[in-house]
Amino acid sequence: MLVVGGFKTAALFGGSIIVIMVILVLGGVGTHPILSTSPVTSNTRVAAGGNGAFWDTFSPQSIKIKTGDSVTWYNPSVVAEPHTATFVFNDKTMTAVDTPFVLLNSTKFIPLPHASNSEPNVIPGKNGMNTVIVSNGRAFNPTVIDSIGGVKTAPPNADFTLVSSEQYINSGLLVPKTAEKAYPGSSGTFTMTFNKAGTYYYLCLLHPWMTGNVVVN
Ligand SMILES: [Cu+2]
Repeated sequence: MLVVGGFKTAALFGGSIIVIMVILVLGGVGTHPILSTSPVTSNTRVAAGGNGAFWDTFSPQSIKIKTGDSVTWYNPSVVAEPHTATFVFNDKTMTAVDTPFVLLNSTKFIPLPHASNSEPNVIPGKNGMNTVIVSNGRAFNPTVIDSIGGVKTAPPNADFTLVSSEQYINSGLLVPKTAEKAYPGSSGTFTMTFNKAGTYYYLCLLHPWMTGNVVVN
């Protein structure tokens, strides 16, 4: 079941961003933060990325909730680095940000804006077909693959309830509100409701070393 939730503004994080920036300036930028591995139980919001040394971390990295609770991911980054919160329950559904597709070699690509310094990454092929590397909608958009391989996508700011035996659940690109125009189709938040006890691991598809987990009991 996919339900599109209301967008929750990222503006309320402005205050904490300033506090974090002050801490980073005082503490020195560049050292990687040491994250607690004990689950945090005091909130149900997870920052996907942050500022300075926290740019590629989920915080809290581990969160403990009760069955039926929801967790919301958001991106408080001032540098507008996008992230995803992606649950790969079946290894075969692991995917990449950019992926190859084949298409007729007569296909023309027109950049937007027309004069921009960009062109598609096209690799000439045989039999009238070329290969083109494009950004992957299964990584960029809220997407669910159910137990029998059915694929559902949702509009930005998706609100998803974990039913059971899903193979893949992805938030799509999470960006701060200030960066939504730069990333068309991106989300400010992603919310997931957990109705079954267990430990659920997830990662960011753009920075696969960026991981977190939700402990539901
Ligand atoms: Cu990331």
